[in-house]
Amino acid sequence: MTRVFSGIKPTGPVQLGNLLGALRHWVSDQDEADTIFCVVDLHALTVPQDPAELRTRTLELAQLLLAIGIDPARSTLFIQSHVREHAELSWLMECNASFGELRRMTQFKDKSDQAEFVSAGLFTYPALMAADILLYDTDRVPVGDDQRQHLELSRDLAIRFNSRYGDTFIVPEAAIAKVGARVMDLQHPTKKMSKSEDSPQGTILVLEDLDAVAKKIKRAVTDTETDVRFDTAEKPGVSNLLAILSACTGTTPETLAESYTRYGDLKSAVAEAVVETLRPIQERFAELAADPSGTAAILASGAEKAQAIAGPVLERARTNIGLLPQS
Ligand code: AQP
Repeated sequence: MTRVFSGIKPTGPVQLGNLLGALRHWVSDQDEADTIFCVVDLHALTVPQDPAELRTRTLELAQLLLAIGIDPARSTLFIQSHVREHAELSWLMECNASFGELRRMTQFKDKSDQAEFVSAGLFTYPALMAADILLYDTDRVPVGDDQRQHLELSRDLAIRFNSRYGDTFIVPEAAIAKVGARVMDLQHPTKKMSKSEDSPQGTILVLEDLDAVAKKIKRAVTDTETDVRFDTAEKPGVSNLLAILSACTGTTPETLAESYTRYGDLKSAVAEAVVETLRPIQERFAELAADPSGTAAILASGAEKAQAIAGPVLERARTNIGLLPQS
């Protein structure tokens, strides 16, 4: 059975891009693959975090994943730091990644440009991400388009490790959706929507008040023309709205564009589709939030299942790279 692995950082409230670009595919992957999903809290530490807030956000993110439909009976769901193998394999990956390759990562350039404090972890982040993926003999990684370059590096590191030290890792494939893979900020439609970005009017949060969601969509930046066309270069705002509607309805953005002649009607349709996508998630989240111990039990069992896979894979890597086994 194909093994699918992916993760999400508890760096802020989950936004619509996370849902449409990645999380909804996690849910559908459960029907056909052996799925492992992870809240990657170690990745959140690459930028300074308030400890109490990080703990709360990590638990809430796990609850949100359950609310969107991650089913613990079919998927392994756990917290990255609960499986210590991630940090150890990350070191082996760092020692096989070159400085030049890490320096070329565009996400590092973007995030370090804006940061007051640039941690070494922010720079080596992709090596930890490679470790996350490779630890589970992963075949496929469903991610949004912003992770394409990191995924490519994970593949390169697996190939390099295998050729230097013998067959150790499965070389994973990225699974990037055709629509919704890069949801853009509603106010700055040439920038991707991000959970840690300070753009409250441009970002739709999955757990946000639904009236506020509809208002933000109705105020989304478009352009001075009037025709509805899917053209990401010339009409980024309108194209973003069409892509969001497409991801919510399953109809292609080009076909949707033919149904609308006015921006106002398009915005109303997008608002309705997004609100109806978020409503059941919010209802289920409210139920789960009332029972944190239930989620904690799911996470404990998930970590145990994850560790049972990660332990032997790490051992393989340790042996092949030449670390002396403990007697
Ligand atoms: N705007 C987006 N459109 C489509 N997919 C997106 N993803 C993120 N933003 C968009 C996908 O969501 C998954 C989880 O992301 P992550 O938490 O691992 O980190 P990220 O990619 O850096 O997402 P954010 O929201 O932008 O977080 P911050 O602000 O903390 O950096 C990934 O599969 C990602 O591709």
